[in-house]
Amino acid sequence: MKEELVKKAYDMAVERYAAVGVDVEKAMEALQKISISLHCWQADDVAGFESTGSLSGGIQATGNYPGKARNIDELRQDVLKAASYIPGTHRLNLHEIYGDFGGKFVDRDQVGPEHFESWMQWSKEHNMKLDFNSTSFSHAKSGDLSLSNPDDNIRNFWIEHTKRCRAIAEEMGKRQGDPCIMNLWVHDGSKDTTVNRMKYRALLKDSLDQIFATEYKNMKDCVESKVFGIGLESYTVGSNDFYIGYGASRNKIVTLDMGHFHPTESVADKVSSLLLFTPEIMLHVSRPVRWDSDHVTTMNDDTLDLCKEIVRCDALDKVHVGLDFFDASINRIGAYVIGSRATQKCLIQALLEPLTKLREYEANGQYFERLALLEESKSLPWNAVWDMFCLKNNVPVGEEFIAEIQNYEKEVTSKRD
Ligand code: RNT
Ligand code: ZN
Repeated sequence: MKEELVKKAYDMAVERYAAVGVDVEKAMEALQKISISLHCWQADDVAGFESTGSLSGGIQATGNYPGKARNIDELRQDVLKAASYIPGTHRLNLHEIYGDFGGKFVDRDQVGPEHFESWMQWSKEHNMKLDFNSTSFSHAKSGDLSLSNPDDNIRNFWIEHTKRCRAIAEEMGKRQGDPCIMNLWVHDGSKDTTVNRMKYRALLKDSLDQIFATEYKNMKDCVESKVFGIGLESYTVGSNDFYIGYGASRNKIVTLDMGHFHPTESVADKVSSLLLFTPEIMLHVSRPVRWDSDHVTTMNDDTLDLCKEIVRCDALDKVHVGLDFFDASINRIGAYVIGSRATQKCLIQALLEPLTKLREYEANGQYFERLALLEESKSLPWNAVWDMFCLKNNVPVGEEFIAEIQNYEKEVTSKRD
């Protein structure tokens, strides 16, 4: 019955969209090709498997919902469970602290591809390609400054760590026959007024140049800025200006995290500017609430605008869509599913936009018509297309996944503590 309903609504949607010149089939094909990079750190509140120390580095996961993944097997199980409710083929984004360290303490300047061997095998087995991140936070040497630290011992430690992470990403990319996207975010900053803004930035620039001296073929580098971190409110070494300059001059990908800009700044508006000067874009799709709070992504205007802008720039093949949120106050598997599906709902709406007609109006100076169609297209039956996409991909349609996640909680995650 449900299937019939979905099909009926879909057929009607095809007609409505055809009337405004949109090919629904084509939009679904395009969505099918977009892999979302699921961030491993939603499963355990950014804890990782290196040590039992607490989260540091200006970021914070709030909440204590029971049942988080306590080890590598539970994390893998949870990620696969979440992925089973997300239509399409997706990737997994690992942080270095999620290595398979076999119960031993492996310091960050000692890490190598061997610590990710089991991940690479798992990835192949489950057809989930890997992306990667170096980890500057939650370590005895994290302090306020890592790659920009004037103490050479500390700075070199983090340079070595990041070089090793690039080698790991290269190995992952080689093994999966598809570039591994490696993101570099360091928390470096200052709680109070610093009189050395230039000094730390010059050190960061030099560290990055050393780190990127080796050219690789199977991995791509991204650099991620932010405005401020908790306890590091007055100064961020890796600011937006810093990384745009770095990315543009060194041909590196800049990561846009939706929580890393001033609250009324439009992340969507950055796509076209960046792509004229940097090769690609990495996204951290997130939802800041009053600050970089990393709430679960929802289908809000910010995410919709961002997805529309990517499609309008014809940049789907230049944008890597990754998620970055960590809500510890709700079911964590549910968080993945909500955030991923919300991102896909935004993408399908973007792909269904009657762009040819809209651009025709704009070219003719018909601005009433442009605004009218923009408004009307918001209520075109995109949801019927989304339901069909879920049906075709054999994942629950609509809210059906709620009961399934409740069941997994009852059978599995609630028994963990
Ligand atoms: C922090 C950055 C960064 C982290 C992850 C865990 O503000 O957004 O991307 O969230 O690396
Ligand atoms: Zn981020």
